[in-house]
Order: sequence, then C-alpha cells, then structure tokens
Amino acid sequence: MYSRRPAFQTLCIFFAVTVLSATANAAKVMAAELIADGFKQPTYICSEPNDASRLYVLERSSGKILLIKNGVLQSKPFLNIGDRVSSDRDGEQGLFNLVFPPNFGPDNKFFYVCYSDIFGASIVEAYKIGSNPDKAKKGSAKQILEIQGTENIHFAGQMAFGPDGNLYVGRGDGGPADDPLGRGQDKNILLGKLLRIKVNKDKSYKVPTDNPFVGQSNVKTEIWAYGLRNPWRFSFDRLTGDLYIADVGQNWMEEIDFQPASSTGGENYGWNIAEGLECQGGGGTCGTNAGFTPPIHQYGHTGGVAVIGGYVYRGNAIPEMQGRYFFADHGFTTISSFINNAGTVTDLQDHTNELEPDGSNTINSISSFGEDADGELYIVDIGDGEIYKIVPRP
Ligand SMILES: [Ca+2]
Ligand SMILES: [Ca+2]
Repeated sequence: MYSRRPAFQTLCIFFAVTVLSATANAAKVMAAELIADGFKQPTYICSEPNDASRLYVLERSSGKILLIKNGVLQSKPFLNIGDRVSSDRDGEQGLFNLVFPPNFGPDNKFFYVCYSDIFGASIVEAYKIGSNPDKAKKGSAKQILEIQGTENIHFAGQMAFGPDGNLYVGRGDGGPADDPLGRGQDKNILLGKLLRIKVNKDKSYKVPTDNPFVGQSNVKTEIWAYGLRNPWRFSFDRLTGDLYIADVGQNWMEEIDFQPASSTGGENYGWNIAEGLECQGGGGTCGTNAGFTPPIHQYGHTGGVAVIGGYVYRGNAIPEMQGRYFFADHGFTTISSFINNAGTVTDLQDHTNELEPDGSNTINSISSFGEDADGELYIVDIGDGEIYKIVPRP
C-alpha cells in the first residue's frame, strides 16, 4: 500500500525540496463530518454509480466489504473474502479496492474487487450480487487478472472505469526498495504499470486494439502507461475524463502524474530512473528526461511520506471547491487541493486545519479518499476505523 519510513523522514528535514507554497489564508468553507466508525483498518469507500445512499467500505485485513445504507451500517457484510485476502503487519497487503461498472444495476449485477492474495499475487476478480442487493455471492467469483509479485510490497491497488468504458488497473513495482531490477521501465512485465483492459461478458478480458503498445514485440499489451512505482490511488475527473495518478515515492519525492483525456496512452512516468522531477534518491533532473512525462505536482519528505491520491471535486454541496484536485499524505495526515490548469498546478491550498473534525474526533491516518455518485468526497481514516464526509462548513 504505502511504506512508512520514519528514519528517513528525520533525515529529509535537512534537504530542501521544491514545493509550491500553500495558501495559508484561504477561507474555511469545508468540514469533515464523521459518518461511520468502528471499521477495522478501512482502505476505501465508494458508492454505487447512481446511488449515493449505498456506500461500501473495504477493510484491509478482514477482507470484508461493509454496506452503509441510508446512513446506517448494515450488520452483515456485503462480501467477506477474508479467506482469500492476505494481510501483513506493515500494511501493504490486503483488500484494496472496489469498482462498480457504470451500468451496474438490474441488467449488470457484477462488480470488481482487487486485493493481494495469500500467495502474494495481485488479484482482480468479478463478483455478483444476487436477488438480495445487500449481499454479494462469494461463489460468483471470477478471476480476471492475477499478477504475481515478488516482495509482498508495492501492490498499488486501484481500479477505475475510464470514460472509454475500459477498466484501468494500477500495479506497483512489487519491490524491493528502489526497484533494482528496473521493473518500472520493463514493458515486458505488468509490475510498475497502469493497465487498460476490456472486460468481456464472461469476465475474461481482451486488450483494446488501441492500447499504445499493441503490435509491438516483447511488451505486455495490457500496458497503458509505465514508469510507476506504487500508484496506490488514481482517478478520472468525472467531468473532463482527465486522469490523475498519485505515485508513492521511495525516499525522496511524492508525485502526482497527469494525463489529459485526449491522451492515447504510452506515457512513461520515469520510475525507477526518476523520482518526481529529480533522479531516484534525489538530485539531478531525470524527471524531465526525454521521453518521460514529469509529474504536475511533487512534494518531498520534509512534508510527507506517502501520497494518497484523491479526486477532482465535482459535487454540488461545496461550490467553492469545484474543479479542485484533492490529495493527502498518509504519514503526515495533511489534506491539500489544487487547480490544474492544463497541466500547470495553481492555487495549492492546505485544508488540514480546515478539515480537522469537531469535538474529540481526529483524522489519524488517511488511507484513501472516496467519491460517491453525487461527486461528494469522503476521507478514510485507517488509523482508527473512521469514515468522514467532506461537507460544507456549517
Ligand atoms: Ca514519476
Ligand atoms: Ca480518527
């Protein structure tokens, strides 16, 4: 999922990093409202594509998906695949993600999950709901992808349906640190990549004919973009179709990569040669090497440990936030947003203080954002099992 590096964190204080300074005096218009708690290490939240009243929360190590229906947490899990999901003490394994296809409903009862399995592989599977929409059929599992890892780290773990109807799947480099075998740049393996596949009705998949490396030899044609280390979270802007990939850095730089909706794929985001705009480990200008697509935003380890990618806000509740891309840092528990002006980041704002909950609640440790059917955003606190909704400040 992400790595904690407290020792290096301390070291990094002595290095200067390039970071757009955040606006300190932006008006407070948002608040974080606790909507549910009591989860065991939640990793994700989402709703059905057309129904924000049905929210699904994933638990990392229990392998459970829990349903919040009209604000009420249902006592029985929607799905429990704890016997398939691996989990570890350091938190990089487990149940990572859930995605509903855009046409989910009576005519298409399948949805997709991804997790690390007990053999160390990344798995993408389809499951189906039965006549009871609050309960998925465990026996309906159909495996779509299995990608073997190596070190049981850097799985990534995000999926999303693009505006083109294809399923995008992120996969980290698999470790170990620094990607010594150069998997990020090796187009003949699926590690360290963003994949793009078309899921068939029978839940097998095919490679879209317009994937960027189709027709080339010694490449995996599932690859849409490469040179990624651990793209734990990525998302499409639901209005524009632009793609934001938050790639967790090694010891130096956290970065947010960008593809406009017009992209035809094939971007090389530079890992393990580059780390952000610099070279792996810091220094130099490898991130802008010919052929590399540099991040649109980066920050060093004086201000963070592991970037948690979020969403471009497209909800109606908080008009002031319209069009802002939200992201967080897992280690520093900061929450920020910016405006992306055709690849140029402007108006970076730090919302950490603004989103500090009232009363005795605290956002302890962020594993993910979530976006519901209405475009409203959520914060997943893996630290003590809480789910917050970002709401207008009362
Ligand atoms: Ca990069
Ligand atoms: Ca908390």
